[in-house]
Amino acid sequence: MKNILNAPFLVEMVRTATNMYSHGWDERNGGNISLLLNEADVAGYLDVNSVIREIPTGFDAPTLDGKYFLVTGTGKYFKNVQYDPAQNLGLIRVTNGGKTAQLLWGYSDGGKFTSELPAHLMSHAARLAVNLDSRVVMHCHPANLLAMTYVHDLDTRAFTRTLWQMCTECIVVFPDGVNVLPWMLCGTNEIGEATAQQMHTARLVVWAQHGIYGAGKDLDETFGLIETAEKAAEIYMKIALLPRLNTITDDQMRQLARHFGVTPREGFLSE
Ligand code: 2HA
Ligand code: ZN
Repeated sequence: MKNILNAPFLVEMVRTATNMYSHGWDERNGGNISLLLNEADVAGYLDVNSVIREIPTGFDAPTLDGKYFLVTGTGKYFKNVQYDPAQNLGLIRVTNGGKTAQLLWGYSDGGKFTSELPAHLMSHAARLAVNLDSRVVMHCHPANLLAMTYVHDLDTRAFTRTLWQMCTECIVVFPDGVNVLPWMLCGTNEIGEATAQQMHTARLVVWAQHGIYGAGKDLDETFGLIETAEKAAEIYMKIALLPRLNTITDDQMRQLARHFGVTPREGFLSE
């Protein structure tokens, strides 16, 4: 058996959590990540028949039955992931229609997966229904996106259009836009279901006054999505109180979409 601490998926997860912490997106125990793995990725590092313990999830996710996920632990600090991956991360297999997580590695102090597992697994199911390459769900608390939810209209189209206008590349990076949920109680199945519902139409979902969810095919792409939206929100927070003399027009955004071969969300650019 190879050492799981050297597995590319684990190394990348540790680097990503560390990088997110360095960006200031994950204060204290804020944020969580889940990474979908193939059994073949895992098999060289673990005996997949050796279950350490079974943890109830409290919800159903039948389409994820038998799937493997590397997931950050509840109450754990992203700051510390690099120093003790086995305590701060866990590798689980979803069974029993989603109701049970079988722990195969990690949570070494008796811990368990993030309190946001419902939002993560339901979002994985939603994104996999749209794109079979989707493997990552990432949640964090970037300051400018959060700030923006206090001062900007929370309408999804209005919020997306503002972000698109803040940096030329935004419409290219997230042509599907950013869906916005109003404030809801976190850590519940309800916010999980609402987030997953929004994940059918966009890979970014803002939780007003809380943070953001991103989904993508790998850790880099998902990090980059959030990074781009956060950069746009930063520009917005710098200019929102100043008279706006210039902008990126809808016509310019159409040129960008044509040039880079992306399709902006239907109805989000004016005619
Ligand atoms: O504590 O970010 O939303 C982790 C969170 C909850
Ligand atoms: Zn959070």
